[in-house]
Amino acid sequence: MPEYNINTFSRHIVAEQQDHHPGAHGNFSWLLSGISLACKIIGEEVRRLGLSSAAGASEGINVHGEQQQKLDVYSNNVLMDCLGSRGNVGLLASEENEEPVVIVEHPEQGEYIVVFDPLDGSSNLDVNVSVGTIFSIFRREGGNEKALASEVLQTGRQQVAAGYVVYGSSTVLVYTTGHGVHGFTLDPAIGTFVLSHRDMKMPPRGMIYSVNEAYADGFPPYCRRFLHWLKSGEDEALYRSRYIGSLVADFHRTLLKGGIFMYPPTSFFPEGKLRLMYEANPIALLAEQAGGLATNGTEPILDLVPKTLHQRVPLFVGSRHEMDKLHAFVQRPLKV
Ligand code: AFP
Repeated sequence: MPEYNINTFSRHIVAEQQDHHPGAHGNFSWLLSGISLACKIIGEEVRRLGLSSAAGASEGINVHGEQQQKLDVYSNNVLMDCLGSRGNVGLLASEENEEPVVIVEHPEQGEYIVVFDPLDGSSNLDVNVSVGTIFSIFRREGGNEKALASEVLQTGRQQVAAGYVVYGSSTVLVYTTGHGVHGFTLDPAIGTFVLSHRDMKMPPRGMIYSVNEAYADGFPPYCRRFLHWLKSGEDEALYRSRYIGSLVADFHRTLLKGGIFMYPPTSFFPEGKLRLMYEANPIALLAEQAGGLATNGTEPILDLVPKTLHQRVPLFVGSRHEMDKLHAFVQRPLKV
């Protein structure tokens, strides 16, 4: 009989649980399988977009005043349903909802919090550009006097898992539980995520920078100087520029090829555009786990204490070499 060895996402998370939490009852694995199910459903709808009635803008405007796509609403509903029915999720917080949704009040039953951006980059959908789902998981702190909704406001270091799914030329799920970063490609023939990228490491140095240069005149001076250095050819570096405008896709490339992705403060978005809780934090945990770094220019993203669910933050993430170079252009020393 031919040798057969298929390492699926479910098998991998159960093995990780046995290795690192031998006493666990499988609740966490059950939660992650809810994310994988939701992302398969969303990915299928993304793939059929031009043919289905889910194409185009919805009538709604989200909490940030942005035009929602019908698929944003659909993806949010799918994640809410798949995660809300697991029985162990206490709170769900999404880019698309103003406040966290309380699913199970009691922290001992609803022991997890999931924060997510259901469909990041959705303004690119009509031109067939890769989009993604980003998620971040915390444990409930419970037993304190805080309002339920504010339990979500934990630092990135407190994440128990984080990841994303990129709906691109293939559908790829990348995640970490703090024991390395692993990538799984959806095999459409069997409908299962199969391990394709074990223990991913970001190259210590890359040859690509990624930023929306149209805003460069409104960047802080240290960013403009750094951008100038990237283009100068000094240090034997001949950088190329790539910018998709879809964070998951831009980060996925940075993870695989190294270099740097930046969304600095701009004159229009003085705090940066990206969201700390469901964009920067999960990306930062993955980057650190893969040997890279993510900061807001001066502090590691994972150390920032969130004040609100939807707060924005400048994001610089990438290989150690480019991140060190960037920080050398920042006036204030980095507090690491
Ligand atoms: P949309 O989800 O509205 O398409 O926004 C995508 C995003 O939040 C992030 O994925 C991109 O990195 C960033 O915005 C792109 O922003 P700019 O269009 O300002 O470059």
